[in-house]
Amino acid sequence: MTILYKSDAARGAEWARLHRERAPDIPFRVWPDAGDPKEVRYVIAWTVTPDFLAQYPNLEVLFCTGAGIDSLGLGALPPSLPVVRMIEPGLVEGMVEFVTMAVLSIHRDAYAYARQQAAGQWKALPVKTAAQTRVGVLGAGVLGRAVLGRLAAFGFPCAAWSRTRPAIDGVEGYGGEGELDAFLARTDVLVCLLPLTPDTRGFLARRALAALPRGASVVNVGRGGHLVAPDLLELLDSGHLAEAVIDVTDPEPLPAGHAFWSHPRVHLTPHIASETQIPTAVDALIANVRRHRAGEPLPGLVDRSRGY
Ligand code: NDP
Ligand code: OXD
Repeated sequence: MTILYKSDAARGAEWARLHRERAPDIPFRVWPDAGDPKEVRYVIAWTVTPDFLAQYPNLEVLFCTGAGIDSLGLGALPPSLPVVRMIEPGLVEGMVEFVTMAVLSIHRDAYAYARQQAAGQWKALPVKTAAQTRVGVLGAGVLGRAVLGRLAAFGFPCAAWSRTRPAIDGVEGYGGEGELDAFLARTDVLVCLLPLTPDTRGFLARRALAALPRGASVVNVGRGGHLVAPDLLELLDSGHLAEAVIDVTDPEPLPAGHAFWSHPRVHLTPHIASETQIPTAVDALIANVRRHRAGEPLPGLVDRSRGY
């Protein structure tokens, strides 16, 4: 019974080293050194093709190295193959830090002051308290909830919107299409932490963005496919939106010459809001493989009908 890792080779070497230390009883190999294909029961990967998976006739579970599983191409995978996304504390903490940085930067006008500095302008803007900036998070899953917990502690009035209305202490919950407009209307900083599915692709388009109050800002840390770039740019240029913090784009890397590179109100990072942290992710994978061997439920199991 073997776990086969197929992703970045340098990271794979680190996964293998830690895995062998912590679970010497479970063989772990790094592709292309797969060993006997019949022994491969678990694959952990960021992307796969059906042809790649077909080489392993006894594959039992496909694990994703990341929290979002859209890169696996769910629709082309055997419907009966369980797919499990990454849930591990290092990845969560990275996202909490990044979104906190983005929200505080918007709230305390860090981007406006960077523009003023570039223009040689010394001009104080009103100093607001956290209570004056309402944060709304799209998606109240593992990452959304962790982010909300930290932001609420700063005193930001926080709300979350998801498919089903979330119940989170100290956070206003909104659920489904029927409660979307009310959620958007009360949101000064909108954070997207949705998974990319057929239902959420293109969600950050004019319809949603224009429903935010004038002067609102957007932080997209979900996926590039959530955002309709021309709609965002038009709303930034018209002054309806103030700032856009964009960590994910479609495609990645962002092509040279794309308007995001030079727009003064777009703040771009190359998909680094968070990253799976190998030391904690190794433990999460080992625990899930042991659960699977014991016939127990797997945290992070993707519901194939919902696509996340
Ligand atoms: P979860 O699966 O834990 O949470 C997903 C949330 O989105 C749930 O609250 C779910 O609602 C909600 N949701 C899904 N579909 C819809 C819909 N159609 N309408 C409304 N709400 C919906 O995911 P995670 O929190 O672990 O991760 C979220 C995403 O973050 C990942 O899929 C990935 O795209 C992104 N990510 C980005 C990273 C980066 O570096 N930029 C790093 C890691 C992740 P419900 O609760 O009702 O089921
Ligand atoms: C993830 C990511 O989904 O890094 O884990 O984007």
